Order: sequence, then C-alpha cells, then structure tokens
Amino acid sequence: MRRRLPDGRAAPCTTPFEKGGDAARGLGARFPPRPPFPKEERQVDSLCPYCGVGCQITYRVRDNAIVTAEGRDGPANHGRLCVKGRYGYDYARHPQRLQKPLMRKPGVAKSVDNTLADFREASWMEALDFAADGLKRILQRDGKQALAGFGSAKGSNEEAYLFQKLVRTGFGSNNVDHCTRLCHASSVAALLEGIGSGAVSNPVADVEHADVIVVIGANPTVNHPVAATWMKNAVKRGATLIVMDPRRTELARHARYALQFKPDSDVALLNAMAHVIITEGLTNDAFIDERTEGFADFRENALRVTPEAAAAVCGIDAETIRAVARTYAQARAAMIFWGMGVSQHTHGTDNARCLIALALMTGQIGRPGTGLHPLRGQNNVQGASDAGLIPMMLPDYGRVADDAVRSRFEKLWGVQLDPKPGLTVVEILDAAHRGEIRGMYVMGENPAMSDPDLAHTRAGLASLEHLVVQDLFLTETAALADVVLPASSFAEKTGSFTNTDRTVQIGRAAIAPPGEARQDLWILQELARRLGLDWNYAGSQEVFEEMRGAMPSIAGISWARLEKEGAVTYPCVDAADAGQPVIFTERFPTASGRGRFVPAQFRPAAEVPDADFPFVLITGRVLEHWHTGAMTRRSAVLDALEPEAHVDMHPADLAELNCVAGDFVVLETRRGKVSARARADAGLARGTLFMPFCYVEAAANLLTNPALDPFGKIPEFKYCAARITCSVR
Ligand SMILES: Nc1nc2c(c(=O)[nH]1)N[C@H]1C(S)=C(S)[C@@H](COP(=O)(O)OP(=O)(O)OC[C@H]3O[C@@H](n4cnc5c(=O)[nH]c(N)nc54)[C@H](O)[C@@H]3O)O[C@H]1N2
Ligand SMILES: Nc1nc2c(c(=O)[nH]1)N[C@H]1C(S)=C(S)[C@@H](COP(=O)(O)OP(=O)(O)OC[C@H]3O[C@@H](n4cnc5c(=O)[nH]c(N)nc54)[C@H](O)[C@@H]3O)O[C@H]1N2
Ligand code: SF4
Ligand SMILES: [Mo]
Repeated sequence: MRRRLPDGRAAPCTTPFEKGGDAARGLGARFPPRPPFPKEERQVDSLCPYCGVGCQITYRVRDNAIVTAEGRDGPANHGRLCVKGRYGYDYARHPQRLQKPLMRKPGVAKSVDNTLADFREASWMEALDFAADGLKRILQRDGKQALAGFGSAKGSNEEAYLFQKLVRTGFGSNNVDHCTRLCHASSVAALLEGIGSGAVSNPVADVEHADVIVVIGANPTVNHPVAATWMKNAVKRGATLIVMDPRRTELARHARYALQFKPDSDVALLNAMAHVIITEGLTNDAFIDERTEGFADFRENALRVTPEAAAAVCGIDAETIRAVARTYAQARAAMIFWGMGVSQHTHGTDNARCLIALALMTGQIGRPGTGLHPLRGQNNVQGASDAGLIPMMLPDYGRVADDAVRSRFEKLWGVQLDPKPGLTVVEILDAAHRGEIRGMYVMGENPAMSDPDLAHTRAGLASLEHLVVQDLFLTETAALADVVLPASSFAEKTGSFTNTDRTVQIGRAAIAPPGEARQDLWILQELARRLGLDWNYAGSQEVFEEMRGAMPSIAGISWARLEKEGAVTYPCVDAADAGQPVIFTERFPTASGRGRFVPAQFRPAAEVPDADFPFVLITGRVLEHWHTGAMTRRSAVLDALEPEAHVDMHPADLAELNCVAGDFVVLETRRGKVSARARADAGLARGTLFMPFCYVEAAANLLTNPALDPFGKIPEFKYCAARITCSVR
C-alpha cells in the first residue's frame, strides 16, 4: 500500500519512464540554503519577465542578487502582481546558470540527455569563431536556404530586431521565426486578412468600459493573472462575463454564462451565434454598410448553421446559444478576449475569423470597451513580431515579397534582401529532418520541449550539422547543440518590451550576468561581425533609434520619452502623439479601409478519438510554471508549489480507470507515451484530458500532433487522440 499525503494524494515515487536526463542536468538540484534576509541596498524599476500583461516591478537588489519584487503603478498592473512576478526572479541566480561558453566534445552523439559532461568549456573567442565558422561553411557550401534562426519573445525589442536583421542580412534568407508561430499565428493570419492588423484593438484595462466581456479559449486566471483581476473587477462593477471553454476554468465562477462546449467545435458555436444575430435583426447595419465588406457571403454561410444544428456539434443547447448571442450583440460595449484554445487548432484561423465576424457584424469594435483582444503570451511576443521576427514580414509587418517594402529596408540596411518568404518554425524543423536545413541559430527558445511531436523535432535538431544555442541554461535544446553561448537573463539587461496592450516599456538591468555570461546584444553583434556584417551598436538605445526610423508605428517613441513616461502605447506616430490605446476607430488598416468578413465552415481536428485512442488530449499551462519549465522549474518558490508532472481528468473517468488521484497513469498517443500523476478535475468534461507541457520528465509534446493550420502554420496543440491506463495502484 502506497503512503498517502494528508490531502489524499499518493506520496512521491519513481515513475516508470523516469530517465537520467533531467536528473543529470540537475533539474531537481537543491538550492543553497536561503541566506538571512539581506538589508536593502538599491531599487531598480523594471518589468516582470514572464507574461504579456507586462506588469511593472521594482526589484530590490543586494550583493548582485534580487531580494524582493514589488508591483509598481504601471498601466497594466497598478501595483498588482501574480505569483510569478512576485517570486519567480530567482532563476537568474540558479546554480545551473551557464557561466562559460560550451563546445560539444568530439565524438559525443547528440541527445537531449546530453549533460555538461558531454561539453567542454571554451573561451568566448573560440566559441564565437566556431559558431560563426560552422554557419559560414554551410552558407558557402549549401546556400542561404540551408540556414535558419529562431529568435526569442523573451528578449527585448532590440534583440529581436537584431536577430531578424542578422538572419536576413547575414544568412541571406527569411528563415527566421519564433514562438509566435506556435501561439497566435492563426489569430494574426485571420486578423491581417480581416482587419489589416494583428494587434489588439483595445487594452485589457478597457474591460472597465465594457458591459459584456467574452473570454474564449483562454484561462487568464492562470495565464494572464493580473489581467484576470481587472476582468473580475469589471464583473463586480456590473459587467456580464461570458466564458467559453471546454474546461470549466476558475474564471467561470464569475461568469453569467459559462459555456463548457465540446473541444474543437468553436466554429459551429460561433457561426450559430452569428445566425441568431442575423435572424433576430441584431446586426449593426450602419457599421456593416460603412465599415465592412463581404457580409453577404458570410451571412449566407451563417444562415445555414441553426442553433439546433450547432447544438448537436458543440453540446450547448440552442436556447443558451441564443441568449449568449443576444447578450453580446445588444451590449452597449462588448469585448472579446481569446487565447490558445482558439488559435492552436488546424482550423485556428477559421476560429478567429468567426470572432472577427461577430465583432464586425455588431459594430463591437473601434470604441472604448469594445473590440478584439487576442491575449499575447510571452512578455515580448508582440514586440518580437513587430520587430520582424517572422518569416514573411519585415519590421512593422511589411511583406518581404512586396518590392516597395523590401527596397525600403534594402536602402536602410545596405544589402539585397531575399524576396522569398522564409520557412516557419515547424517547417524549419521538418526541413532539418529532410537534411535541407543544415545549420541553425536558436536564441532564447526551447523547441526540444515546446514544439509538437518531440521525437520528430528532437531528431530534426540532432540531425543538424551545426546548431548554435544561446540560452541561460543547458536546456533540452542546448543539449543538442554543437556550441552553447551563455546569455543574459531578463534582470541582467536593459531594453524595451511590448506587452499585449501594445504598450512599450523599459526593462532595466538590476544585476550583472554571472561568470562569463554575456549580454544577448553583445553576442548577437559578435556573431554578426564574424558573418561579415559591420555592426557597432553601443547599446539598446542605439538599436531602438534605428527601429524607430524603420517602423512608423513607433516613430514617436524616443528612448528619452520611454525613460520619462515609463510606458507609451503605439501606434505613436510623432512626438506630439500621446499613443493610441484604442484603434480602428474610423477605418481599418486594410487596402480598402474596410473590415472583411470571411466565412468559415466547421471542420473537425486532424486526429479525432477512436476505439484505440478514445480520449481527447488538451495541452496547456499551470499558473506557477512557464512553458518548458526552463525558468520556473529553477525558481525555488514556483517549483515548490507545482513540483510534479500531472494529467488532469474527470473524477468519473479516473474511477473508471480504477485509479485514485495521485496514482501514476500512462498517457499514450500515436506519437509517444509519458507517465504522470493523475489529478481529478471536475471542470473537465468526461473523455477529455488536460496536461501542461512544462515537465521534461513527462513532456506533453512527445504526444501532440504536428498537423498544421494551412494559413497560420500553427500546430494542433489543443487536440489529439489519446489513451490512458493506470500504471501504479
Ligand atoms: N503561468 C503561465 N502563464 C502563461 C504561460 C505559461 O507558460 N505559464 N504562457 C504564456 C503564453 S506564451 C501564452 S500563448 C498564454 C496562453 O494562455 P491561454 O490561451 O490562456 O493558454 P492555455 O492554457 O494553453 O489554453 C487556454 C484554454 O484553451 C482551452 N481550450 C482547449 N481546447 C479548446 C477548444 O477547442 N476551444 C476553445 N475555445 N478552448 C479550448 C483550454 O481548456 C484552456 O483553458 O499564456 C501566457 N501565460
Ligand atoms: N503542448 C503544447 N506546446 C506548446 C504550447 C501549448 O499550449 N501546448 N504553447 C506554445 C506557445 S503559445 C508558446 S509561446 C511556446 C513557447 O515555447 P518556447 O519559447 O520554446 O518556451 P520557453 O520555455 O519560454 O523558452 C524560452 C527559453 O529562453 C530562455 N531565456 C529566457 N530568458 C532569456 C534571455 O533573456 N536570453 C536568452 N538568450 N534566453 C533566455 C529560457 O531559458 C528558455 O530556454 O510553446 C508552445 N508549445
Ligand atoms: S500577470 Fe504576467 S506580467 Fe504580471 S506578474 Fe504575473 S506573470 Fe508577470
Ligand atoms: Mo504563446
């Protein structure tokens, strides 16, 4: 009989699939004992390094270490912080921080289980020469299409800008992408097509002016916690909250309508809402006439989807669909927030098209408290995308294929640019697998954990002839590298960062990098020079000045202004512009100035449950951990709060497996299998499983399906077929 913890969960034991890798890399390594609470020495005003809410923080620093974090009065947080902002800064001082460049020892085969012992320390000079020589060799031998780079949404705007410039002008191709591809790529595809811009229309704080708030496929209490507090405050003030999610999340407790619909069926549900709005005469005809195009086709499509027909697909009864549609359409001001539950599907673009159509047909956009807000995830994913860290667009979203756009950047950068759009994240790894991409530069991303179908991804990374990784730790991706460059963490650098509200803010260096770890900006420039680029930026400020010149949307934001005001929201076209939190007020930035309706038909996921794999696996996040766990599993408080891999399921499904919460279960899909502790969650529907992807010992992405949305090229992280068995009783 296994020992039980006081809360009834089984006490820890080893998992059947436990491997040496993470333990050898010391993920579970003990922290040194906490020193006595030090006396405050100085304070540094900066930001939280984690999510797109962009909370402002004051760090108190002593002996080159952060000792506390407190919320500042920033526009997004007004002093509030969540557990990660308050306690999650200590990863920067974790004993496993890389302090010297590393080079793979000769003859050591590449494996995610490689450890420090498989590398040797090198001088910066040697490591940088080796990194650049490998890239140059491939470039000269195989041509520019054989190289690719993944930049970082955790780094600053300036780092993202230089990274894409390095790939475009040093490697010579547009094979540059980052985690936005795994995130809101489909939302952005739909937004660009529908309203000409991928940015949010209004800040989160606008919930204050909304009387209806829709949250669909997002779990802000967990993933945008401070934003969730503003939503809850709005409900207290009287706003109506509608939550649509196959899992009953914490926010649902505050909702007037909590629609726990069948996963994957958003298009059916949203088309039925449009149907009701049309047939009940709740459309905003003046708005449709003056500001949109393409309504007729959309209307015809929606009229075919009755609430009764949709109910059979999405599991929400027709009357509830009607009530929710009326509530949204009749609101004085209604705002839609969405997240990965909408975007991470092979029909993610269709999902987002439907949301855009709802806003356009009711005129719920372009005023305070109305609009569309795809909640941005990483602290700087908005900024990294704006800066051009995407394969088909240059900074500020000009298409690389557009001659006029390209020639503007050719003039600015003094080189010829490739007119061919580059490959996206998953396409790059596929090309690596096929031997077409031979060399890669990865800065501040951990694709060996965050990409779908990890067996395939890791094999692709391992097959590269030359992989340069620039990170804080020997991550699973760095373990596959030929050379690892130890970089600066958030707290060690000064740069600008753009949050989900399009607000640009300054993160300031609070501490110095450990050992010989260097600034990302320095490393980028050293590599660039070795690739023949004549770069000599004195610091972030100088890079930002170049960006301002290249990007009209931030032309009015000078560094001095950022320093003085602390936060400026773009578009900000000149020094007199106060910044524009609410956009699309008079026209949309499309060619015609009008918003465009694009009809969508319900299509099921690429892989649906069957007799062999009868469950639906949904992957996502937990409050305390960040993505692949690289940072938060090295943060003492956060890892103590959520130390173990788990899979959540309905209590009745658990009972049917003959399991109790805390038992180990084996979870298997057509691509892989993992073992983790079972947790009971009555918020999940029967037949659905939820797993976070932060635990290397039970990496959820060994299981996920790499099938892509055709427009956004985003993989279907939110849906695949799985089976589950109880492994320990
Ligand atoms: N603590 C923490 N916070 C984070 C992150 C983190 O790793 N940890 N990551 C950040 C990043 S980069 C991002 S992108 C955001 C993501 O933030 P969210 O979008 O909130 O993230 P998820 O938990 O992946 O998924 C959201 C919801 O989608 C629902 N869902 C699943 N399938 C479907 C479906 O078919 N339809 C609909 N409508 N919903 C579905 C899930 O039940 C889940 O509640 O979080 C950011 N914040
Ligand atoms: N199954 C499943 N998979 C998913 C998702 C999902 O919902 N389900 N969501 C997807 C989404 S939305 C996202 S955004 C991606 C995220 O995927 P990734 O971006 O790959 O994940 P992170 O763990 O945030 O990786 C950040 C890396 O940067 C390093 N780092 C942090 N700060 C710095 C710095 O200042 N400089 C440098 N050089 N390195 C730094 C960290 O140590 C870490 O290794 O995951 C995707 N994968
Ligand atoms: S809400 Fe996001 S930005 Fe704010 S403290 Fe939490 S993780 Fe950091
Ligand atoms: Mo994300």
